[in-house]
Amino acid sequence: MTSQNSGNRKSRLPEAPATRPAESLKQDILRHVLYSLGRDTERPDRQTVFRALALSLRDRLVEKWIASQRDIYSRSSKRVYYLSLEFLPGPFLRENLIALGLENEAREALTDMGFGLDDVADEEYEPGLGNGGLGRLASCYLDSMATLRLPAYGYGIHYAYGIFYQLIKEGRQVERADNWLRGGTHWEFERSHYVHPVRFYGQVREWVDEQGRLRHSLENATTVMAMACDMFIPGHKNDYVLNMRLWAAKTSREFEFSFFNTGDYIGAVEEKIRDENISMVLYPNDEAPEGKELRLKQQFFLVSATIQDIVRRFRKKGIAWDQLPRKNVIHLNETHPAVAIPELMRILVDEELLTWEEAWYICVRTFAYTNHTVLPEALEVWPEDLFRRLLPRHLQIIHEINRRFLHDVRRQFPNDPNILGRVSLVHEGESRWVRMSHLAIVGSFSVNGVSAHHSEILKESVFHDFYKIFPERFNNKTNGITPRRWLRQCNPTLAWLITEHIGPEWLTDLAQLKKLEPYVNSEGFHRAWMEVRLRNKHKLAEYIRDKNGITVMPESLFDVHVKRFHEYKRQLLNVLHVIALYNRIRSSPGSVTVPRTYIFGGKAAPGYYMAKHIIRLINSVAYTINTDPRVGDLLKVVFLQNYCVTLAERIIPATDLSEQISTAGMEASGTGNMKFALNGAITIGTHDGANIEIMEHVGNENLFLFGLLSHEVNEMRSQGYNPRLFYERDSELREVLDMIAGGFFSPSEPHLFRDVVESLLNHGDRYMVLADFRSYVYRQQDAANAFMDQAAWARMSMLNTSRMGFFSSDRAVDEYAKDIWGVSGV
Ligand code: 475
Repeated sequence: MTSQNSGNRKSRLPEAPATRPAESLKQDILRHVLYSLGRDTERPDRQTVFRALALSLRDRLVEKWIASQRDIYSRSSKRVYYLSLEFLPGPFLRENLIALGLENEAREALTDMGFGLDDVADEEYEPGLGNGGLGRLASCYLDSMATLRLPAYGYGIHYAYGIFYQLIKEGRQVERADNWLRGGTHWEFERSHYVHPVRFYGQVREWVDEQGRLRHSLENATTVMAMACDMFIPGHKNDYVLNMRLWAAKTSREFEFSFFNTGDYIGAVEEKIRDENISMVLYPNDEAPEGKELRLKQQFFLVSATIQDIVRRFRKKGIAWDQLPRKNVIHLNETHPAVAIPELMRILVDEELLTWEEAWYICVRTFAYTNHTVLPEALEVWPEDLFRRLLPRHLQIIHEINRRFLHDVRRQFPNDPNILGRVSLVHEGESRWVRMSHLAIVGSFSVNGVSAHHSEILKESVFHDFYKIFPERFNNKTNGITPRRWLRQCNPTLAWLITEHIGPEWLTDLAQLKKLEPYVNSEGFHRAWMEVRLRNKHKLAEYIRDKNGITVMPESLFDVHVKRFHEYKRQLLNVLHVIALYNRIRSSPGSVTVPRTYIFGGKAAPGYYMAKHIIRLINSVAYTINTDPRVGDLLKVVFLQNYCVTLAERIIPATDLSEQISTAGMEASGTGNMKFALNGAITIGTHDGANIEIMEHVGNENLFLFGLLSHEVNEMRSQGYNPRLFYERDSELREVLDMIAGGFFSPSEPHLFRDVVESLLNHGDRYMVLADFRSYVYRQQDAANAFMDQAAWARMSMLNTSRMGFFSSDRAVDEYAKDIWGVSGV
């Protein structure tokens, strides 16, 4: 509607501050258009207006941030440091407007200038500084920490390139670099004079000082500077603002004139580039860490800069080191920042000259660790040689931690000598590996899983030995999601309908959604609820038409499977069922009565062959089905490219059926499952992760659970699971697999998808797809039948939303604050 250059003619140069908030916001926008962006205020384009609005909000955020920091400082509060290699904040504009209570004012100011808020918000390009669940959880938690007014700081890396941009070309995933900084940064402050040196490589020198103490120092180290970039995270309408401090690597060579004096100017610049590589790119592997040197460098880079920041703030207090744990807690989001443990030890022992015992006492009371996955390939280990080369002193410290730890374990379990090898921080086989999870557990006072089910698995199997050694450390914190972004912001009409009936308190007290329950029997509320949902589906249908050129029926059942592609998440199981439905439509027209729109989305790690192949299979199946005239409107399959926070916000409010179908025991929690249910989608899912708790809250009759339980998965495996039996016994399944293997969906390359079928039939079907197929098909039939009764479906939908209060990240973060961190709001 608004053209690129449709600035209102009435726009003038900045004038004196006005009193009305909308007017003063408009003046700020114009001022930034001119003075920060150097553009003509007569004709700013939409992108310029977006950036000027962002800068105007940053002004307001930084004022509140300064005030919040003063509060924390003056109360001398205990601080929480949340360390994460990943944050996935999503677009900021609407979030910040809502938090600051300026949505209407912004709308008015922009209208006045000839722009629509929705169009301007669409100009934002989100920072993709994370892969998926783990990074998004970190961002939900920062939002809640701000809303709960906790004295907290997020610390991460300012990657120049975030998670790749995914294109689908001829059915295949193609990766493009995500240059999110291209348009400049408008939300952050780059603190170019605020840098910490980070030192690695080099050799450890041992020497004895005048007091006769044995000392260690690093010689010939390489130094890279870490520069702080701050982004602001406001609490919900509470004038409180936290910061997420992201470190960008800068060369230290600018300060080393000797390089230039040797005349090797280009050589010096090459070194600069090598140094700044550290924060160049996010590793795109989800749940399968890449054992590359650069990745370990990134981890240490984050840790070293952050610990220096923490220590600097602590020193200002002028109190004794043993007070550190009383004043600070450092939370490790997965093991990725676990090298913080030996780094703090190094500072305390080597620099502050504490005894080992004193230092260790402080460390173990300062760190807390969250585990997010039990997949064996995701448990992080580093070759000892690499560690020694990059971080020689840290490896020595890890060895000393291990020596003392194993000594204690030997005394505690004198009759179990094998336990030592199992719990050692260093795996000793043909090659030696540093086990980061063991380091994190031994060095932390708290170890938590992310759903009740997952936390039990940690205690019973993955970390069972450690549970015997440190039972008091293990606890559960079921994940949560922020209702501000995942309901209020992404689904404003549903949010409005809810507020109209129960008031706005649910925004910061999600349990209030319970008050919706009396309305589930009100016909008017039913109608309004379903109207909102249908309108959301219309909008998504339009998006699908624009992006994919596919026409889908908004009245059809929107069956959605969006998340990272991984075999354990079983997008393959879903597509097998899609093909089975397709076959039913072809063989007995009339047998399928509920029209469905299948929506898939998600990225595969660029090096993960099978995941990428499954993406390709889905696109081929989509093409076959969407172009088969016999199918008509009964079945449509859509793959939306580049799934990200922005896209999730479009899809989730328009979903009827939410696919959460991981092999039982493999999805630690899931958080997408919560976002869908909160927005009134019904879950079809396995007994896994937080699905189990969602079932306990919304009621068994309001979702569709199916499949093996995790102990059944284990039993079946240990008894020798034979996927072929399922293939032979189930003719519908057989037909589906034969079609894929026979090239039905790839006629020009008949063998294209043979590997997929092979992985199921001949390579053990590690994720039990075939074992769960039949019960999935039955449950899908139940879902279709339920959808036919729209009144009953509406009821289920409303009950899902109204019973999701527990899954707020405010609840989760409050539990962390009380049970682990020992902090309260300022
Ligand atoms: C779980 N990422 C979800 C979510 O708790 C859970 C691991 C190693 C290297 C790189 N990335 C990872 C994860 O482990 C991860 O994202 N885990 C996810 O954490 C939040 O809801 O079930 O799979």
